[in-house]
Amino acid sequence: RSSPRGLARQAAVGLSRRGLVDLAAARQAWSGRLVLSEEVEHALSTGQPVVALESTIITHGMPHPVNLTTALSLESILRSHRSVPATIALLDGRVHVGLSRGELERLADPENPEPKTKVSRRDIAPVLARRGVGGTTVAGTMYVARSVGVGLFVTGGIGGVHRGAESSMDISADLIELGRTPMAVVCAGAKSILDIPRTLEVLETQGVCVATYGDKPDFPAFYTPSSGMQSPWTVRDPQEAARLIRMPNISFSGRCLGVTDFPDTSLTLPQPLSTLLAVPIPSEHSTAGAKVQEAVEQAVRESVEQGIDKRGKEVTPWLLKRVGELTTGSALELRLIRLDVKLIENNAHVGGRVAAELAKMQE
Ligand code: PSU
Ligand code: MN
Repeated sequence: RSSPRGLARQAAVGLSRRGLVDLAAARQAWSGRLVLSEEVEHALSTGQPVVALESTIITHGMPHPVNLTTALSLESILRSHRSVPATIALLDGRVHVGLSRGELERLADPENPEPKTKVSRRDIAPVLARRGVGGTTVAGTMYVARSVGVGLFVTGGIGGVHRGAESSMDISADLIELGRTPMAVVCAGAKSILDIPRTLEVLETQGVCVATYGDKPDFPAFYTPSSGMQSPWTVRDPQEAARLIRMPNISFSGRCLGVTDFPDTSLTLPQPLSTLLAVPIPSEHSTAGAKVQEAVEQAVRESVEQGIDKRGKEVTPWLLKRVGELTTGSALELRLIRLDVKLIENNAHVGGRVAAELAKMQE
């Protein structure tokens, strides 16, 4: 069946008889616009753990060359835990799951003249139609990962409710996607450029299971281990995290991590159910705390004064860049970049360990 209804049918991607992701069905659902790297294809067809990675962080979230070195380092950390990394992006009218080094460089290089679009759920179709280059956000990455049966995803900080959202209504599509697409997302909480109490409120409204990783219930705020808020749940170690993530999937017998909500299974738990695993900054990286917070407050103030807060998808990249500029030249600049990287790398280690536990449970 050639498939004009292709994109709409993705949610129906299922499993082959051997309990593995049906890649032929996934390809057909994307009407031939899906490209899997050899490594990812092999992993998906043999039931090896696959962990998704986003690419907005490469195209819009981090400066060059740290964006590239971090992308490579996250991949190698996941491999060191025997998971296969699947970095997701849009290139030349195709959805790529698993990127080559050259493709990562193409996304990361500021001298590459191709326009690079920040791709959330709503942007996937237009960027494919224009054959453009797109870095997928948490929402965009979750959607694509799910379409090939990947259920675990490592990132830095998720999007959330912006400060002043009570008038701007700027609430990241990441939060809504977590309510729609079943996925376990490992992150370091949300950056303090956001309104964290309201972010947690929306996650609750969306039915997302939020759990802090470690022995304290504090919900982390990226650079600091506590946002002053608590997560409703705490998991102590990778095994406990895996058990929590696995729970909504008990009716599923397949081997690919985290795949859920097939129409032919009799579900007993709410579906879709996403888990947001919030990993606090490791204690050995002392926080740049107060200084970062000053820069954040100033950046948020300026964004309101200059009307940037009403510029939709530009808001988050603008704030991230401005916090970077405000700390430029100070010792804090280096520390911040290094902290950013350390944090995400730490998330990748946790994600890799959780993936290994999930794989054991599915043997
Ligand atoms: N937060 C960060 N770094 C980032 C992002 C968020 O600390 O790079 C990126 C992620 O890709 C996230 C997106 O999914 O920004 C959210 O953008 P928005 O707020 O426009 O939904
Ligand atoms: Mn927004």
